Amino acid sequence: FVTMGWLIATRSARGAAETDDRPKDVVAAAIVDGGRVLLAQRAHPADLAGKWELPGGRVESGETHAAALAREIREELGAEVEAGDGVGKPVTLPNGLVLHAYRAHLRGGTPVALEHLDMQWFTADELRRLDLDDVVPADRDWIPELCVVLDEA
Ligand code: 9L3
Ligand code: MG
Repeated sequence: FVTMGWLIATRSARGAAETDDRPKDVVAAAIVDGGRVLLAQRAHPADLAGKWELPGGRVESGETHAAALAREIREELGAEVEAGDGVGKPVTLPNGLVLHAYRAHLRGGTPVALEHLDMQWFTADELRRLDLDDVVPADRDWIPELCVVLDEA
């Protein structure tokens, strides 16, 4: 039984490492409404819990960024969005994931934090006053760009 456990553990560890051929892309949504952008507070992992992010998640195999954005926002916020222009530059994480932010236009429903600890609509001034320690590191560089988007809105 010990050998069997070892076999299973080894196989699943190897399986996870070698067969993860999913795209490395992550999409994040800048939903703007009434001069405010929606940020959501991550529930996990522990080092990111409580920090603000643009909601979104990993692109699945065969999925366009626009389709992934719509699916993630449906799952996380229960709302329908349509992807628009890119925001800022893509951000590469140490683990190889590449984050892409897009404008996301609300097409149906009202966003609700279904998977996040909280969500909040921020004006440009509120974004500028946000403590960067309270923002997911990968998302910090997008803040100035988001302020520009809001100032133009
Ligand atoms: N991530 C960072 N900033 C974001 C998003 C949506 C995601 N705005 C990072 C956190 C995880 C990875 O990308 O390392 C996958 O995101 P998720 O599927 O856990 O939301
Ligand atoms: Mg997510």
